[in-house]
Amino acid sequence: MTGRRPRPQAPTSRRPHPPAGDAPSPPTAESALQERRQPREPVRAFLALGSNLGDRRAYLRQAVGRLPDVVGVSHTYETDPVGGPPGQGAYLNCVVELRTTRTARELLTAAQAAEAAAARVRMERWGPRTLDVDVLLVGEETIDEPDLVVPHPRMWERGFVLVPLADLAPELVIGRLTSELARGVRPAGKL
Ligand code: A4P
Ligand code: MG
Repeated sequence: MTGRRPRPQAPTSRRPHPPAGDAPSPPTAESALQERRQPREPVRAFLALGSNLGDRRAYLRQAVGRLPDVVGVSHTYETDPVGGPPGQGAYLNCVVELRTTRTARELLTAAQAAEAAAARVRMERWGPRTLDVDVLLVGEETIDEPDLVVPHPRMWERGFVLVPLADLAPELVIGRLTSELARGVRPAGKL
């Protein structure tokens, strides 16, 4: 047979990138949406947990079970309350590490859901609470909005955050965790 064979067809699916020389198409609503659906690379994130009311260890355990993407949990530490009204009980604090594609805002939502599940009632700032969950760090993300600041603005001044954080990421606290900050942060075993 000498008949001509049909030439292979070019694939008809849309190519993600135009070949060099093609004018780039302007972004459309569809492409913007597509961009937002792109999977994010997972990052290391850290959340601080504290409880000074009721069965503190049970509240921390329950919260760790509810939080997403947890890959590590520090030891727990008993700590004297910093700020707030006099006469509050000691806190039990720990830090959890996440490997996550969630944003800081998504993690704040998860943190607040865990607080709500612990029947936390907000009465006064720094007052006693069954559970407080703070978003410390989310990869390299920085955010400064009225209801969310990351990295957490007070974390570097707090022994009850830095000592448990050092269990999981000692490189992050080098030069920041002084013996003065660590004073009064008492090891209280595994969660
Ligand atoms: N908010 C802003 N940024 C963040 C963030 N990165 N993570 C907003 C979590 N929340 C963030 O918090 C008040 C508001 O902060 C929220 O509405 C949220 O949108 P809250 O939990 O309702 O109140 P709070 O915890 O009493 O106030 P605040 O300012 O968050 O206090 P901290 O810094 O959380 O400190 N002492 C010991 N020993 N151990 C403790 O765990 N914790 C506190 C609370 C004080 N003293 C303590 C401990
Ligand atoms: Mg808080």
